[in-house]
Amino acid sequence: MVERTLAILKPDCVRKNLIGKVIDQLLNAGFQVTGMKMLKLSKASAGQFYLVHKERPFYSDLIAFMTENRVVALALEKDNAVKALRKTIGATDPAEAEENTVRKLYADSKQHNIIHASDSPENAKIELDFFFSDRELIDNIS
Ligand code: 3AN
Repeated sequence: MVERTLAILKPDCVRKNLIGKVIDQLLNAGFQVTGMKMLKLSKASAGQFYLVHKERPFYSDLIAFMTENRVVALALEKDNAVKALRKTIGATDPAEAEENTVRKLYADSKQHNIIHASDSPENAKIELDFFFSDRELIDNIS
């Protein structure tokens, strides 16, 4: 079933000039881009986005990192997009990521790991709504 998911190219991806390479890899993996925007997250919005991690020890570092540079939010579409994107990007820790995944190729650490992907269809909907209004998403890809 065709599904939508959200990816964020994180500040390290932008800083290392990897936006093009990562998007190319996503396209080659069969994802369609149905929305895309560059923005700089405020501390308040990054804090809201990662609210589920509020109690984790790395939370304040994560917010500082996510707000240090611009990010690119991508709405992506594919069959089983949520699972497929998690597979394409690899494990949170690049040391544990499979060969040729985005994080294995480009990430430096668990925190500086280049890309975020929604972890369930329910969260994909919430996260897409966080970044995009309906009119910013393309409905029928041709
Ligand atoms: P994923 O992004 O693979 O779904 P989560 O949801 O467990 O991973 O973590 C959200 C984000 O928090 C990660 N992308 C990463 O940037 C950061 N993070 C997770 N675990 C750690 C950790 N042990 N140390 C530092 N940052 C972490």
